Amino acid sequence: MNPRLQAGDALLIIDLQRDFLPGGSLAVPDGDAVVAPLNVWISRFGAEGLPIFATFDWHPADHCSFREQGGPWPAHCIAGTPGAGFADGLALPPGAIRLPKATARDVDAYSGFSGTELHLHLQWAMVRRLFVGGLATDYCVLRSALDARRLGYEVVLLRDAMRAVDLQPGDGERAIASMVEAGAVMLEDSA
Ligand code: VGL
Ligand code: ZN
Repeated sequence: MNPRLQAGDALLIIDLQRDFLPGGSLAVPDGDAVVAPLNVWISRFGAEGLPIFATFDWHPADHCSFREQGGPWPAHCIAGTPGAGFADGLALPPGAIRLPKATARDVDAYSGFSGTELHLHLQWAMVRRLFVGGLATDYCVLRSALDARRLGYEVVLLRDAMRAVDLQPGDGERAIASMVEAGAVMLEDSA
């Protein structure tokens, strides 16, 4: 499947931030491997004049998801720190819409739709189909794709442009299976 891009398509890049890459505080194994395929999609969407959205985790220093607060994760993506910045090498154009999420201390938000205006932006842009990649397959990509399906968007999973935390072996594969179960379509190869 290599679907021709058309009006109504948008690229949705989830949380491609330094802290989620190897060397970062919540490194997703092989997470940096998604930068190259995402850059291919960025240039395709740019060439067609189609919109690009990028969510990012933007936590206060005492966020409830951090272990110090009793949460499950090491501190990561603290607002304003280098680790919260987009991955070096990600060719995000100036016109890409950037959406912070999980900015409040007491609420975590895996989905890019949770507490953001993503759905509004997509409606304004008359988006019907989302091409989704980023990090991590088993958390924020999963939750974003499921919300997108629930809100009525078609979802194309960019399989080679996402990686999983895999706290339990197989989490990533199970996440893919539940997104497909929810009606997402898989695109294996970005080349
Ligand atoms: C994420 C864990 C904690 C993600 C964010 O982007 O998938 N995972 N915060
Ligand atoms: Zn987070």
